[in-house]
Amino acid sequence: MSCESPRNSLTKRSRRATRSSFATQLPPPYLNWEQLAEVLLATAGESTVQVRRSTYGSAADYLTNRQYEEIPLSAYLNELCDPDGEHQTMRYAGNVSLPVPLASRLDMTEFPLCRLSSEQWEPPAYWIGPTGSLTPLHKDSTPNLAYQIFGTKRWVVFPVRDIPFLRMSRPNPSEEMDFAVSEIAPSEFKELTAARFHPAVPLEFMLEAGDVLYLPAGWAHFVENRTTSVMVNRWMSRAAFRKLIPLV
Ligand SMILES: O=C(O)CCC(=O)C(=O)O
Repeated sequence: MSCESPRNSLTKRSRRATRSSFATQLPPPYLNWEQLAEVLLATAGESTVQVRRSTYGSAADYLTNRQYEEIPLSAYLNELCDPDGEHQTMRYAGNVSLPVPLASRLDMTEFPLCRLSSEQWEPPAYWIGPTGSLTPLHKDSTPNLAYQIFGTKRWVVFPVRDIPFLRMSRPNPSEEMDFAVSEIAPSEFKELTAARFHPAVPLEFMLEAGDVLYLPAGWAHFVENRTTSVMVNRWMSRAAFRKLIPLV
C-alpha cells in the first residue's frame, strides 16, 4: 500500500497494524487479470451482478439517480476485457453478494473476513470495476473490513471529527442508521492539496492487491479504482454495532 497523504506517518503506522493482525491468514492476491478473470468466469460466470454507472458528476446524481442493471457476470467480464466496448469505462459491479463457491475458489473461506460470524457481519460483497470507476464521498453506519484481491484502489478518507465540514446529507434518515452522502463532487478529489477541504484533513492512500483495510464506522470515504480492481468487503451488522456502541 503506498501513501500520498498529509497524514503520511499515520497511514504508515496503520498499515503495519492491519498487516500484522491478518498476515498469517491472508489469501493470495492475484497479480494477473487473465488468471483472475478465468476463475471468476468458471466459478460464478452465470451468476448475475448489479452493474451501475461508474462515475457520478454530482452528489445529487449519486443520491437520487443511481442507475442499475442486472447482467450475468460473464457479460460484465466481457465488457471489462473489451477496450473498445461501449460500456468499458462506464459501468461498475459494486457491492455484489459474494457467492460461496467463489469465496472458496479465491481461498477466502479461511480468511477472517469470510469466517466472521454471520450474525454480526453482513454477508461478504465483492466489487469489480474498471480504471476510473468510483464511489462518491459518503459515510457508512458500521465498521468495514475490505480486502483488495486485484489491482489498485485509491481511498480518500476523513475521520468522524471532519464530518461537519463535508456537506453531508442523509437520503433516508428514518431507514439508514447513519448513512450519508456528501455534496462534494467527485471532480474535487482529482488532485488533493492541503487546503482543499480545510479545515477537514483528508487521508489518502492506495490499497494494492493483498492489502486489508479496516475503516471505522462513520469515517467518510471517496473511492476510485486506479486500475481494473477486485475487492471483497464486509460491514458489521447494524444490530451488532448497536450492541457494541449502544448510543448509535
Ligand atoms: O470500492 C468502492 O468503490 C466503494 C467501497 C465502499 O464504499 C465501501 O467499502 O464502503
